[in-house]
Amino acid sequence: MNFHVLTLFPDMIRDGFETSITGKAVEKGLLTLETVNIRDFSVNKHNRVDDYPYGGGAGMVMQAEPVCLAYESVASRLPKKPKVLYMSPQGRRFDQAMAQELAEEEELVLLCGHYEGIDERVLEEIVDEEVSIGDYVLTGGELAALVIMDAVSRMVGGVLHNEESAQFDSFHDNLLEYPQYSRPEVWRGKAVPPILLSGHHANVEKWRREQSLLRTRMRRPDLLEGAALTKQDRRFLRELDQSLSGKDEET
Ligand code: 4FV
Repeated sequence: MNFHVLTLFPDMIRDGFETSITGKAVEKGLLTLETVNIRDFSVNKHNRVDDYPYGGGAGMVMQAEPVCLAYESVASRLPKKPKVLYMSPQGRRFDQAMAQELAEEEELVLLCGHYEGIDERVLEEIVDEEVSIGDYVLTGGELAALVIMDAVSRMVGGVLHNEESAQFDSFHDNLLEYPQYSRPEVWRGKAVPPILLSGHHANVEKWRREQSLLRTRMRRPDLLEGAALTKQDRRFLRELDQSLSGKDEET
């Protein structure tokens, strides 16, 4: 997976991405990161890349030409047109399924805006998809790009030491992950659930599945709609709901 980030703050992207797990994956050649400074493509003597919005209003808008030139400096070196994502609150909501979808791409261009946004004409020209990481407004698209790159990178083979762990993440098959514990067995008087010390793999797996179902039911019941539930899962959830409604009647 080759990431190409068009940004006014290349260091922010590099410092964030070239650390920890994604940094090691870059060292191993599993991922590559190219940052392109949009300001290098400024077309005026003041080195500016933004201007006042037509029609008035607060703030500044990033101009089309420097953004387009920055994009073309990348696309002209690639064998085929890369998928281009623009980080925007107006975009498709990013989630685990989208991370898995994007991980199939060989090349990914992420366009980071600043100020009030980018001239619509260049977005129409080069952007395949606007992507939002949430319903709030950031000062720039760089943090959104880092979130997306991180979640996508985890889906690329070899990036995670234990391939299996990506399969048991929260949101995998639409269920939240079970609780995790590590040494010591008792911490400040709180013991690890005994089932996890039993060495009985099947029972541990059953307990973990039930914990995922319980957490999802209590914290994100909306996810259950899209979950692939077995007969045992449905039986567990029915019994859970009965016990919960029984508790409601007592209160
Ligand atoms: C954002 C989000 C976001 C809006 C104006 C960058 C900022 C500035 N990106 N999910 N929420 N972007 O707030 O992706 O250009």
